[in-house]
Amino acid sequence: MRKKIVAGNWKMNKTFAEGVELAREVNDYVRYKEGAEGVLVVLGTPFIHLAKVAHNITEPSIMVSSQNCATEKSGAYTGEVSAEMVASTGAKCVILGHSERRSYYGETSPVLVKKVAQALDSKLEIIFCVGEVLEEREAGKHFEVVKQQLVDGLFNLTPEQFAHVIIAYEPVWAIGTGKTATPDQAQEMHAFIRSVVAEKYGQTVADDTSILYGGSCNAGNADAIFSNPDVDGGLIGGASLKAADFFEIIKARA
Ligand code: 3PY
Repeated sequence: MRKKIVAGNWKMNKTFAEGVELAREVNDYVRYKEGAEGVLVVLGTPFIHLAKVAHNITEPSIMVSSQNCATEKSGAYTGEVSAEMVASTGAKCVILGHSERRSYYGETSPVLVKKVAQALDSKLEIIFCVGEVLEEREAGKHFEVVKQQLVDGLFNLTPEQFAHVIIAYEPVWAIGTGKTATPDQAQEMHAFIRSVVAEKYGQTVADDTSILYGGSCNAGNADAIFSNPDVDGGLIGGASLKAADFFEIIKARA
């Protein structure tokens, strides 16, 4: 079902103690302050925080997520963490296909297909990231690129499986650069993504799909970006690392 979602992607930040504290602060904001009603809040923590944070969260509207999982279920894969292991911590979600994983760790669509399958097998929700690089946008290829990422990474799923996918549009040129897509650029791409999902799975599934905007989304610009009809929320990087800033973004979505 389509939901209002604000997801924090902590990336490789926060020691164990700092992360546990940040999650406690977010939990308290959601619990005691007004302004988070109706918003599903996701905490995308490093692996090491998952179990403790999932254990400590008291609010049902907060879902704990990893930022990756392995392509395999178990075995001799030194350093990897499987979707099953993520789920066993109490986490309910995994972020897959972030552009940093695609570009720094060579995550191609065939790799992502395996990770998506593992996540679904372990009953995790998936935040699946897509987005074009600057040269692709400048060459007018952004729609084509994003469509291909969706087709190659997700469209082998059945409609029932696809119901567990949240899409995050993150223009790569807006990640960690301080540049954001304008609200119109975000709406245009989100509407396009919904139409691509509708072509494949039908309008009802498309209307039920949550599509988040990511890429330097912060307390200052969240309101304008979220005011678009096809933007259901945000995947937030740096601005998710301070509870007060993150809560402002949650309020902007509520
Ligand atoms: C950013 O905003 O920098 C992100 O990459 C969010 O995932």
